[in-house]
Amino acid sequence: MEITLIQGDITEQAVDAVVNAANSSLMGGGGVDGAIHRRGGPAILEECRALRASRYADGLPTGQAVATTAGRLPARWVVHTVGPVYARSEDRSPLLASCHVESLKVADTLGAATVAFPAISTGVYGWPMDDAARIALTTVRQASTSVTEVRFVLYDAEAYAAFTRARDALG
Ligand code: AR6
Repeated sequence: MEITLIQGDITEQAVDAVVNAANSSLMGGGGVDGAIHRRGGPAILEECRALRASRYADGLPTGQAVATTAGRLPARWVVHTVGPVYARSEDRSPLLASCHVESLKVADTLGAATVAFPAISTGVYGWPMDDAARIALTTVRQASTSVTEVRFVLYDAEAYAAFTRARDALG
């Protein structure tokens, strides 16, 4: 699997699936979630509502993932996952790793070969960027998946630099 790092906007990526850093309501929000719903249009929210009514009456649990259409985005699917809120008092990194593993599993089920990830949990959820980059890259490298390209789409220069440092440190 090829892992690429780019600085940019995930809603513009021409990949099979883009991963959304959602919340468990699946009803949208700020950050990446807001951008994906805004640019993808109402078809995404419609499928999210249907998922809430059927499989996820109590919301999508943290660390899990589920797919919908990508609406008007260039991608074909959105894989919604719920990152953990960062906490100093507790190590929630297995949940952050799980977001990546479960998103790739959903991508495999869809037959998606190329998948773009944002830096999950590093915005509203407060995870330090360097640590999130290490966890994301380590997890994706170890994942057993048919996905051929994972593209991390980092929104600003600082995030891109953190992921580059983490990749270099992993060798
Ligand atoms: N493309 C790529 N990355 C982006 C984009 C974009 N268009 N917009 C923001 N980022 P966040 P979280 C970066 O807050 O921390 C939402 O309200 C951003 O700079 O989107 O997992 C949800 O509904 C940051 O580095 O997600 C949840 O309630 C990273 O994406 C909550 O936020 C993640 O920031 C989830 O929080």
